[in-house]
Amino acid sequence: MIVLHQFARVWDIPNLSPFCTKVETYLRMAGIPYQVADAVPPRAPKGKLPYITDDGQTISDSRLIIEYLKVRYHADLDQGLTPPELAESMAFQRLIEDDLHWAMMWSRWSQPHNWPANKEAIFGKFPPLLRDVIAWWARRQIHKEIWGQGLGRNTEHEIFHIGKQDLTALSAYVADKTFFMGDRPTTLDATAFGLLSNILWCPIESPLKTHAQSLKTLVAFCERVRERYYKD
Ligand SMILES: N[C@@H](CCC(=O)N[C@@H](CS)C(=O)NCC(=O)O)C(=O)O
Repeated sequence: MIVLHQFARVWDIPNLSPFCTKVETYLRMAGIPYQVADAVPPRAPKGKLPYITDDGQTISDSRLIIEYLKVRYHADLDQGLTPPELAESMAFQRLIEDDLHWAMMWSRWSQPHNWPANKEAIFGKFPPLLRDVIAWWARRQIHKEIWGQGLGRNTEHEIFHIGKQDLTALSAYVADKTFFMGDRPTTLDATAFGLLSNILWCPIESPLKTHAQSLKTLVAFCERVRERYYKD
């Protein structure tokens, strides 16, 4: 059976990692049985979560994991999308993961009022002194990543302005459809739910969260996915 290696659950959401939530949601949407195992990034094959183990194989990176599931389990949720629809879906996934995700990371790792909750959620299980050292080091690394990606070179106001533009675009695209691409779930829905659940339902207060809460189509979308796939 597939084992999904991901962060331990906290905050009453599927996972504090949008990428772990994405894979778990895809598994649920596709009806593929799996087990979860708590993991930490330093022990992951590529130093990031999630990864899966299945049938003697290890696959890392949510995009490659989903490709594997499509082939190995004949579970292609994107089957039936036309080439232009596939292109739109891909573009929105990149918007979510390569842009909006970094604005969300800023809210968690850089905003001083959110740092204690983030630190506790990720490092709370470590002994106090070790926790402070590891958290300090990880925070420094993440700051470097946000800077390297480029978003971190903007002011905080600009970062959230850009993130809010992404949210508005997602909201306009899902509109009153059941799922992003129509009546049935696709990879884009798993990807969007992964990040939106992390913006809407965590104890991290930011202009991103306030804006997402004001976009009723996005809120309704997330509630719909939770209702259908996360009754437990
Ligand atoms: N492209 C990867 C991104 C995964 C990723 O960024 N995971 C984060 C958690 S959200 C992580 O493990 N970060 C740990 C680190 O950077 O040390 C995917 O799609 O799986």
